[in-house]
Amino acid sequence: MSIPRKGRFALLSAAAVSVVAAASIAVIGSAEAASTLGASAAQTGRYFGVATSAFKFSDTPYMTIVNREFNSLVAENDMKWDATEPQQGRFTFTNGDRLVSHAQAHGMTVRGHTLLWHAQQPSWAQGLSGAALRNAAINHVTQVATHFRGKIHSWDVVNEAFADGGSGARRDSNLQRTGNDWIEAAFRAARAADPGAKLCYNDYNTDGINAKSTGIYNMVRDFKARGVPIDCVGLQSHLGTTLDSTYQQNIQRFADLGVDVQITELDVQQGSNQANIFASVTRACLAVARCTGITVWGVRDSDSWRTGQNPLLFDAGGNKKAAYTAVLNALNAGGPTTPTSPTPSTSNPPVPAGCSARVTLNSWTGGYTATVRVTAGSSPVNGWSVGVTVPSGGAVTNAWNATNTSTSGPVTFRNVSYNGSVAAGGFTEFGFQGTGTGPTANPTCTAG
Ligand code: 9MR
Repeated sequence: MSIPRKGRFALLSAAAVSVVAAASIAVIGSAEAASTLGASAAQTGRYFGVATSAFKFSDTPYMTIVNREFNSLVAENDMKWDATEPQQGRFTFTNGDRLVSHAQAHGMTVRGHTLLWHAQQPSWAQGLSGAALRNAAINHVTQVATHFRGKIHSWDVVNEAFADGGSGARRDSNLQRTGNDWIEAAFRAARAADPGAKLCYNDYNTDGINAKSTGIYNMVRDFKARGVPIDCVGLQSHLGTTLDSTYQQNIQRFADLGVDVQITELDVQQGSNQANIFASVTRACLAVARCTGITVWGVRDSDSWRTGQNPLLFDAGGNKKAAYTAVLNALNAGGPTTPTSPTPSTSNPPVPAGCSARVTLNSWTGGYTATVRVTAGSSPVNGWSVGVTVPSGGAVTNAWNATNTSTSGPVTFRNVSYNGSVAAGGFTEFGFQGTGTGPTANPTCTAG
């Protein structure tokens, strides 16, 4: 794929960032500087992730950096179609599972990459067309999203489906030739298979307001208008030696459509601007409340797919580069918190015992998914129940990481065997899917 070289580098002004920050309710300042990327991003409710591969898990210097710096992982290749369904109907999840287990053991979230893409298809799929390909593709989405159900923070449901250049149109591919509705069919199948995952459309050369990003913008706007389930847009951000001056504006316009934005595959060609561009991208994400996380596409320069361009945050010896320090400083400078992050408190009010619950909704026409965070108070919680009022006309259709006996009106969700114990001040999350409009009143939480 090509790396964009057009566009004018523009350092985002601190003034622009502070105007956005001032308009937000919850702002984190720079008072508590964190010393790793993940911890620093977490201060504003964001993640900072990295692309990795199971075959590198035995590389100790590499894993030392992964485990120290990042709080989100994505499979650089291990969850792609060719890797997970090498023969039609025969699925192999070994490497993907290893990645998920590692992430879970280290308290990291996982991005899923990617359910459908014109590239890296297994040869059997490359040979299909029409209804046979459509059915195989949707089955792939369903099987893979079902296998990883409940373990993926965000899925790149469809990757790189738009053409480069000025058309703003879809890219020609075997998938596109099955009909223009293949993308929405994939998103619907993914939602049904894993209602708790955020569903993203992901692409490159979308690093500013241009014909390609506008084509995607129009698709997302159409999906939102028609109730196609989409929650996020991934801006890959494989960057050259300049940064488009509309980079932040582009993030903002997607956020204004009601989707999250994630920087999904960040790397920047080495050159005198490298550290500045990394920092500007970080600041742009932090300036938009719905820009919820950043992932870099590899650990050390020597791990990168861009051989010879040294586009990452660590050199081949695992040393932090100037770009690393620039990103960390930008993260520590703070910005508005993401909508789903806990509101930071400026003082230290006494924390009550018991538990509290907060609900976050992903709504579409006729339905929604709800993510509920159960937070323990000043004492550990052993068992919890959360009361939710489902608006009349709607009903809960399924739940994960909790059980419920009724489905409409007042509904009580109880912990399952593995998530009843929550440490003092800690939290756990469960979710449910429903028809109609989601609950608007605050949920109640009862410990014990
Ligand atoms: O980094 C990935 C590389 O190891 C693979 O050989 C390549 C195969 O196409 O895919 C690379 O990752 C791509 C990602 O999946 C989608 N966006 C572009 C990335 C870089 O090519």
